[in-house]
Amino acid sequence: MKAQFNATSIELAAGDITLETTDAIVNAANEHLAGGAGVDEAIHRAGGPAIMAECRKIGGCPTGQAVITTGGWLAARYVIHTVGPIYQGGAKGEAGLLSSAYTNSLTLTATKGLQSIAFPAISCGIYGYPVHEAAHLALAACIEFARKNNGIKLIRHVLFDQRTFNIFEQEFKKLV
Ligand code: AR6
Repeated sequence: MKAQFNATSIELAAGDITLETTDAIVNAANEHLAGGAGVDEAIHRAGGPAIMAECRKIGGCPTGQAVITTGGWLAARYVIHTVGPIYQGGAKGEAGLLSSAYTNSLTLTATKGLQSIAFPAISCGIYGYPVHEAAHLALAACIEFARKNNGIKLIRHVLFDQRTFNIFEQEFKKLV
């Protein structure tokens, strides 16, 4: 499924984000940029040690912010590491932090002059964010960014499992 917002196409895809050929892919990292499980582990494994070397130099990333490193061996030239919130019931500012993780990743993409970016479902795994709510926030943040900014041609949400893909599709249909 895809939809156009000004100069930006926003689309959903199923699969493994490490195979994406967008200019940048986004990592769902932790504040220490220390690596972990889930998509973080998959990206470091596929991209090789140059990514962790840059993460160590950067040192960390607060929740809701984003930093950029090389893509190493990946087809994508860059990895944008963002940190989504750990879901703690919804009253700890999680929604604002999740939206910021998307918006700050997109701002970094545009600032670098990159034209395409792929996101995983940030916070929807180990960090436990309810997927319907996270999908709504993710897509709404990307649509708002696309309506206000012209630099990015493609924003792709790459969903790893069928359930997450289906929920993103339901939420996308409500927003388009
Ligand atoms: N491609 C696309 N999506 C993937 C892939 C992949 N190869 N692998 C997993 N996913 P998670 P979080 C999906 O847990 O919830 C790490 O340890 C996965 O199915 O990777 O933000 C970090 O270091 C889920 O839908 O990230 C942090 O400590 C989504 O990616 C913590 O986990 C996000 O799941 C971050 O937790």
